[in-house]
Amino acid sequence: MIEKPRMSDQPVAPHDSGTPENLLKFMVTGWATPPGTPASPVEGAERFASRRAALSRAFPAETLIVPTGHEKIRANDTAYRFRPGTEFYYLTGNLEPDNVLVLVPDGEGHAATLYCEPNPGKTDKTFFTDRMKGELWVGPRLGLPQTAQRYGVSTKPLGALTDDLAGAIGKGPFRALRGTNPQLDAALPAQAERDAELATALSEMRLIKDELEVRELRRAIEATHRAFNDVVHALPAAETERTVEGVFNLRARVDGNDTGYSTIAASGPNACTLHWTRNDRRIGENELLLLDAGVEAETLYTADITRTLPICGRFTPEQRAIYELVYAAQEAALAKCAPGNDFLDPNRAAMEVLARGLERLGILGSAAEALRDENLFYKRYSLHNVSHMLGLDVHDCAAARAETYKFGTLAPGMVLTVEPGLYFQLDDLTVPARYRGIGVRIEDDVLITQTGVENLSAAIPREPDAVEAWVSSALEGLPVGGRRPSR
Ligand SMILES: [Mn+2]
Repeated sequence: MIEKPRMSDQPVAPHDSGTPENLLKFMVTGWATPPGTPASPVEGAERFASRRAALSRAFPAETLIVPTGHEKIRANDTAYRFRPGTEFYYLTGNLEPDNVLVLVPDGEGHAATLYCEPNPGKTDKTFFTDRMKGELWVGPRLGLPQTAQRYGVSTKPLGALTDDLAGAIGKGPFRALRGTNPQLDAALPAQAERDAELATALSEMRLIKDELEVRELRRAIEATHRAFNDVVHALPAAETERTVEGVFNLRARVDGNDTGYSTIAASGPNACTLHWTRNDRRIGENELLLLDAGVEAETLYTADITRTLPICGRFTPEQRAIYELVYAAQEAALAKCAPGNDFLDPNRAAMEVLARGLERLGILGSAAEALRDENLFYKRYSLHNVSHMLGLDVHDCAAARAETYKFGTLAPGMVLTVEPGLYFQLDDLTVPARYRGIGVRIEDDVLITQTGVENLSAAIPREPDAVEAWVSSALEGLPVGGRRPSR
């Protein structure tokens, strides 16, 4: 009789063979001792520390819990690429999944601890058997000692978190950042209002960007400029929106971490769908391409830029009329971007220009009537306000209170978008037929300065003639009227 081999109890994928005990024994031996190189401190370590100190001062004598979240399953046993929680990153600079930052009251302030997965190296069989976390499957983790060296915060194994939190919460009040770590959310007692106040504080801390953050935003915007150039040069041969998305996203991965949000590559009437990300339409001649996309830097700061490009290098008269109107609205909004102005002042200025233009084009009967608070009829065609904060999140500082954000005042160090648009749906009977299906948005990222505003994305062509010249430059050498000679 043949003896069955002794198999380990390690989980095995349906498409893989099991692991005999003898193989496991073999796998955990015969590896060189890791060099134990100390990790270099993360760039800006002192800023991350000062942000933790500011949070500590805001919530004295309370335990504060900020997780980064876990990888999310895309299908079966494959995960989406991990993107750290914004607030966790802002306080630590740490990009690894699973970690939890805990600030425990300690005399005057707080003691910070990062709970993270230990790196057992090749001494523990999981390096070979754990498909989701094992070093041979997904690469090594930093581990406890090196995490402490790199981020300047003491570390403990993630396995100790539950007991430690039970102890800390038993002793006094706590607040947790919710919504990024479902297991932790389930384990902590509900206290919606107190936790929302922590999220609000973390959003409002980020309203004003420091010079390191502004530098990273500039980098993201420069990379986005290169990505837009790539798209413009790919346009003559681009048959569908999918090519535009692919070309942009390639640059995002090469020059940055990723895109900051799903690329909107909307040709023709798809431009009238604000968040068109299916990007599956065939691009037609003489159409517009609305590209709303941003490169996210390695430090997670993202650009958010929109350009609306005439595919053939020239706007039709109708397209140009709408483009010029949106451009004028953006100019009016930019002129209102200054410290001391209301956050909503640029929006008011842009909407007034749009409403008067819509009246001129015969689309609105009366701009004055349309602009009245109880009407807002222009919104049928402009759909959204012109600004949001920009930073680590594309729609940054989302938990800030209305009085500090929407109804707040612009201040030096704020970075926001200025992005008016007009969208005429194909089936909108209130619009002259010749304008239906046209959608235009122009979006720039601006920094409020001590004296006014700096358009951080000013180098990307925006003025209508400059946009035509930009797109035409990629068509040079191609036969007149035939932008896709290979078709
Ligand atoms: Mn935007």
